[in-house]
Parts: sequence; C-alpha cells; structure tokens
Amino acid sequence: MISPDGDTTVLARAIRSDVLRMVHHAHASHVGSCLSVADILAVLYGGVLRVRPDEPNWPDRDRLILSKGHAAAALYAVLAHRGFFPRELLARFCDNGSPLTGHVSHAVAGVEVSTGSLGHGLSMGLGMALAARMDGTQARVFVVMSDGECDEGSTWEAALYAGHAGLHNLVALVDYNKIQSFGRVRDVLDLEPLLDKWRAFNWTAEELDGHDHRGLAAALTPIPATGGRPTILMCHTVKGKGVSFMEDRLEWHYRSPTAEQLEQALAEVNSP
Ligand SMILES: Cc1ncc(C[n+]2csc(CCOP(=O)(O)OP(=O)(O)O)c2C)c(N)n1
Repeated sequence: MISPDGDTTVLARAIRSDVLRMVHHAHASHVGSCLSVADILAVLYGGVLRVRPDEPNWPDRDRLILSKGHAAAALYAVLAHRGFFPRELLARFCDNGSPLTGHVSHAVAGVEVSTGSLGHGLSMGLGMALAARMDGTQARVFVVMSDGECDEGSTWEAALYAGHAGLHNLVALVDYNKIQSFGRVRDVLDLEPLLDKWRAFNWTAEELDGHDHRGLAAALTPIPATGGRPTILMCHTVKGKGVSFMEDRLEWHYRSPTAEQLEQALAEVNSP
C-alpha cells in the first residue's frame, strides 16, 4: 500500500502498471484514457484528498467523482494502492461477478458514484458541493472530467449553476488530451477558447500541464478557493501518456495490448 504524502510519481507508475495489466487481462478498451489521467489521480489521492481508506463513508471526507467513468481501471488501481481494498482484486477486473466493472461502480469501496454515461459527473458534484455547504462541513468536491464531456449540455447546465451559487468548494479538472473516441476534439467539436468559456460562467479557470505533479499539487492546495467561485483546472495531457506507441494515438482508445505489447509498455512506464 502506498501512503498519502509519499512520492506521487511512484504512485502514478503503479497506477500505469496496474492499468496495463488489468486492461490486457480483460481485453478491455480505454487504456489511453487511463494513462492520460494517471498523474491527476496520483496527485489527488497521493496527498490532496482528505479521505480515510479504513472509513470510506466518513461524513467529512472529500468527494472525488471520476466523471470519465470509462477510465475505471485507473480509479480502481489508485484506490487499491491507497488501501480501500486489497490489490489482489485488481486481477479480477471485468471478470464475471467481479465488483470491478469496466465502467466505474459505486459497489467498490471509495467510489462515490457510478459513472460511464458521460456528462453527468459535474451535476452530481455540484449537488454534493451544495449539500456540503448546507451541512456546514469542510468537505470539498473534485470532479475529473474529459474534454469530450465539454461537448455535453448537461455539463454547461451544471457550470452555469455552480458559478451562480458561488461554490468555492467545487473543483473540476479536465483531462484535456485533445482526443475523443473517433477523432480529435478540434475536428469533432472545437472547444476553444475553453478557458474563456468557463470564466464567462463565473468560474476561476487555469490551465496547466496535467502530467506535472508539482504544478497539480500547487493548483489543488488552495481549495476551497477564495473569491466565492468554483475552480476549473484545464489539465493539458497526452492520451496514452508513458507508453511511446500509445501516446497521442487514437486507436488506443479502444485497442487492448497484446502480451508482447504489454511487456514493452510495462518496461517503459517503469523505466527511471
Ligand atoms: C453519454 C455517453 N455517450 C457516449 C459514450 C461512449 N463513449 C465512451 S468514451 C467516449 C469519448 C472519449 O473521449 P473523451 O470523453 O474525451 O475521454 P478520453 O478517453 O479522451 O479522456 C464516448 C463517446 C458514453 N460513455 N456516454
């Protein structure tokens, strides 16, 4: 088990290694999506989030919603490494009867909500942030989204209300890898200028390198934000990050690595 406040780069490497094994075992899709978001999850679970693995339903815990629920393997891996459930369970990813389903399931310890139908995470996070404020708790809500979800009307409805309500305990992080399932974002539905759009909805919006652990930690530390606004971090990432033949390649949204590709990929993510 990897403790919080340890080396988050070690945690990110562990997430990537487990994701590769899990996706290979299950012949599953979405390996590129998991590798893209691994550093964001490592920094969040490696020190930012106030959670108690031995008491997953602790009322004052921070809430994390992985809205891009097709990257379930990455979330399960980080939860296992933080001790929410035994790591051995990762070997049963997508097996019949396994709680570790291919899209995020709330049957798993540490998971707040089931996700996978894209575009709903921000609305759920908004409700949790409102509830925390009404209850007077210090809980913060972090919603990890994809760029594809910024195409969805439900996302902008939540954005509008969160800005109106001034939910400074709500943070959205966009895994902005510029690729969706069947094409590049700029070709499918261009989002730019994206920061300006969120600012116009009364959010504090910043952009940063979503693979830079120090930058991520620095951006996530001052939450709840001052100024009575929700925060969005546009995290520039590379789909398939860490594996040379998967990086920024559309086909690794759906493809699963062969045994030979798995070995090469593991060697790459574990090289110093
Ligand atoms: C509402 C909805 N429509 C379609 C899908 C099918 N689907 C799965 S992943 C995906 C898009 C992947 O691109 P993106 O959302 O940008 O995530 P990435 O994997 O690049 O992080 C789609 C359309 C879905 N899961 N939910």
